[in-house]
Amino acid sequence: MKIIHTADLHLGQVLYQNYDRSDEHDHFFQQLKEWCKAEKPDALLVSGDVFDILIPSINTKKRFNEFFVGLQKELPEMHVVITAGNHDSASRIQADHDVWSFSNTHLIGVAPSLTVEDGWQENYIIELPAGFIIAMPFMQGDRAQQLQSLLDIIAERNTEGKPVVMMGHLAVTGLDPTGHNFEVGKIETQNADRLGKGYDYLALGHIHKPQTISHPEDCMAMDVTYPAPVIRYSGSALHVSCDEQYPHTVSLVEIDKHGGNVHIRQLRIDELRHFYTLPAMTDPAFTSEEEVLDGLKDFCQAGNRGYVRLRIEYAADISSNFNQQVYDILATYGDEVRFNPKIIWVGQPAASTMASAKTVFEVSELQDMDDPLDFIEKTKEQYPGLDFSILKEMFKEVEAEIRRFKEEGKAEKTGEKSSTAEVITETKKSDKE
Ligand SMILES: [Mn+2]
Repeated sequence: MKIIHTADLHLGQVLYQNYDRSDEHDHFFQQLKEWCKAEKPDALLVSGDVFDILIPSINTKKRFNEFFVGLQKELPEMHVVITAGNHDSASRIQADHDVWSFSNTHLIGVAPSLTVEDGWQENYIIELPAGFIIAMPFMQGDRAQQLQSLLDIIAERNTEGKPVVMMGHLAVTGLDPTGHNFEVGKIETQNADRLGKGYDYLALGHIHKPQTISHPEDCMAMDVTYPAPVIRYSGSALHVSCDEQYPHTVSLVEIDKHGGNVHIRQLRIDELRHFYTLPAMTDPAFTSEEEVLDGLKDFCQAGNRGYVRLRIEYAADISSNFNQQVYDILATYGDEVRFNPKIIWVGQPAASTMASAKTVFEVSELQDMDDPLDFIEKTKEQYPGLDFSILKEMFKEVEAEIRRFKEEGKAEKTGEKSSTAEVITETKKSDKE
């Protein structure tokens, strides 16, 4: 059985509220299509986080449709299995399941409920001539029993000893989180022994660094064979942050038989834009605004293109229109040098500036503040370089996300979509309680 395993496409991602990445995704899609045509796998697996947000734009949805429809037209025999990740709307992905079932494309969004009915397993088992696939989307909490029951059903059917592949979107114990915002120990991971027994290859998504669990030394090995079972993250399609200092790949996996050998080759993804930190982490940080702006100009003039994050000494005197100055410089280079406004401040603030900058509040004053932005506004001198308008936009986005999550939850409970208007009223009511 031969599969191509990828995950975390994050289609529709807009970085730093500013930069649409659809051309980068198209560039990835072109490569993915070529690999599928060349390798002719039995299945292409996308293990969650297909989209970056719950309700992707029409343009994003259109590109998704065009790509996967095109792929099926060219390779009608190949099965494509797409599961929902935590970034996706489970019910929206699931809603498209029936339409795509006219092709060999399987969209699985909703995880099995905890009160399951007889025969629920059939929604997650895909039987191919070459082997079995369990298409498990993102799910909350421990589902050891459910996973094992799926694997048990396959064990019974698998009289010919065909390979068994299970998909998942989760954080497994022992993973390397480099490039993510969390530290090990601070995220909830699931132990591999809670994911059931009986699969040969567990095709995971959620973590952006390609890696095979319990083989950290082989993380960058381009061609390697292990005895089954193997647990692997294919890694994301594109870099999602400046901290991802590793190549991105898709995994081409061949399994000879159930309980046999798993042969993994990594296919290196060529990315349209790269991520830079300026100055590089090994060099001293910028010490003044002038130095930053000059450094940035040099960077652009040297022909570099991509996303740029800056490192500046905390003590540097940065004017309030700093970001605008940066954008003005970058405007000269079209859209091709892209600014990450999250600056890395190097060094500690001097004790004296800390004391003078600290704003003192009465308790009653704090109690009156019901908007976190009020608090930040009143203390913003403490955050040099802070762009208040960007922050405001980010808060708005978080608020919208929370609202969508509530809407999703409600839709899933009642089995129908509720209007946004209803949800807003509900949120307001609960605020008062
Ligand atoms: Mn994820």
